[in-house]
Amino acid sequence: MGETTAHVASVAERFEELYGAAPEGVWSAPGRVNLIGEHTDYNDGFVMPFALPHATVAAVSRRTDGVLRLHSEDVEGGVVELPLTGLAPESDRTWTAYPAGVVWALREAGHAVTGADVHLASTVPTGAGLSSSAALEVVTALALNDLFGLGLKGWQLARLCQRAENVYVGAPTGIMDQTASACCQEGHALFLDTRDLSQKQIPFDLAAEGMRLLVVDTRVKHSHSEGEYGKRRAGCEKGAALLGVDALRDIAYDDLDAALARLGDEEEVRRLVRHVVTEDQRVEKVVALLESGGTRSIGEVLTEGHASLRDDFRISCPELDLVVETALSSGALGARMTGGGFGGSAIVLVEAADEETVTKAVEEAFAAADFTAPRVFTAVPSAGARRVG
Ligand code: GAF
Repeated sequence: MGETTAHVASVAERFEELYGAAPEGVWSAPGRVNLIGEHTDYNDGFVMPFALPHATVAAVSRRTDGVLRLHSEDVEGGVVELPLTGLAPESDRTWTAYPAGVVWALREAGHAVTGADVHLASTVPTGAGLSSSAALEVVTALALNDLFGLGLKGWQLARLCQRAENVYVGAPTGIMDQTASACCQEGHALFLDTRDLSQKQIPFDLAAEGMRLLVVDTRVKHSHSEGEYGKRRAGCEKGAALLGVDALRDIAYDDLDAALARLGDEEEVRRLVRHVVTEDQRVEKVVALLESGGTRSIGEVLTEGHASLRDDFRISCPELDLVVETALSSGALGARMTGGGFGGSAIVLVEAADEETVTKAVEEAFAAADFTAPRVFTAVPSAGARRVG
């Protein structure tokens, strides 16, 4: 989980075994869960993620010979060696596309990155909707930013990492995950306006208020490079074009009914628009509740968000719906799917005293439905990307 001194030392030792000298440094970047604000980021809207203790740790040294060497503890195979001049968008369909894409994006933006040796080890579950890809990108970007003295801020690194993912990897994702990994702070959720990347850190300490946020990884793997995410994004862009706005963020909640009426027989676009506009409103509600001591009441808003993702955006799946239904019927304050959808994880807000009952109920419901056993853990808002060694 969070990187202990022993873990950092073992990643550095492994680097030395692989590359024959100690690394110049060790960096860490977390995965995230999104509390509320789903599929709003590519509509210039609001999101509210927080960082997990699960992180990707990278031991890195500079090279000056135009070569990038990559190794991951979590993937079978040896060191992968890539000449920087050969890095090209969509040329790589393996895990190395994420760190290599970051190097490509930095160089394309004019930064003098002359090569590196990188060894990675991650505790972020992959395909679980917890941003393992963003953690991999951001840890690489931060290490190179420090080593090459590029002086880029967290949000600038996030933008470059998003470019790596959109152009180099070829996944049409928004900016939330990279910004969460780069900019979140321990004990806080990040209220982010994805239009201008302005941020507000909102104190979020559920334990102090006698609550917990459970993450339930359904073990249904998802991938954003596959078509459905891109289709939703294209549908939202079509909606904005039909309504004559730059992005769906520009439709005010109070004008939603009028906007929907103007969409005529575009039923699918109408559903997408309704989700995005109401979801932006839900983020603002959650911020207001958290800032006014109404934390317990965010549960209802999370549950409304799930219904909107299930019925309007249509990106849930039977496993995610089962988590939400079971959690609510066994006493949870609220629950919803989190992340891109089509599998991955759900979050469940519970009173601390109900944590075990709800967890057990979800596990039993999965067993009864013959679904793979879920992985359940308590999410604690943790630190964003930083140097750890
Ligand atoms: C994925 C994407 F990477 C994010 O940009 C965001 O769109 C999210 O799905 C849905 O809110 O995690």
